[in-house]
Amino acid sequence: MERTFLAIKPDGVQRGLVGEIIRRFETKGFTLVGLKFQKVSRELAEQHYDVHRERPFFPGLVEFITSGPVVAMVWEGDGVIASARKIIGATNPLNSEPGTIRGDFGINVGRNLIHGSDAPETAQKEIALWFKDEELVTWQPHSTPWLH
Ligand code: FUP
Repeated sequence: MERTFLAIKPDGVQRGLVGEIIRRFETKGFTLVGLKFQKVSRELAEQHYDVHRERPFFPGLVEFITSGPVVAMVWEGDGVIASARKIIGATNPLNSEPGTIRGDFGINVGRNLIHGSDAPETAQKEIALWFKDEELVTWQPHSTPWLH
């Protein structure tokens, strides 16, 4: 079953949007399989954003993601990687459609509330970077077929 890595960034936590953001993935029908609340070390932040290492916004990005606690999560379901990206919205919240998380709650590209893996390879890499195998729960809330 497909899995993706999502992280509610320090601005989402600070603004009290944790419940609202999680609700959107729950009510869509995806399954939560991993969840933790943590301050991010500089080392983890730099590894997570390694592809952006040479970009001018990299130092600010690392500064921001390490500035306060984040909610790191793994979600599971058919098509969850692409679907979560749709639910999250475009990178710059000013371009995100209303109805998306960034479109509804954000203004600034540097404060865009949530991260979501962009492809199967990155999802696999990010899940392994943030979670140990034993921190992920395999369960089947959808075994009653009429729920969805
Ligand atoms: P996304 O996959 O939508 O999170 O976006 P990217 O991987 O392209 O960018 C990662 C993070 O870098 C964004 F969440 C915000 C930050 N960023 C900037 O601060 N400025 C930019 O011009 C582009 C990205």
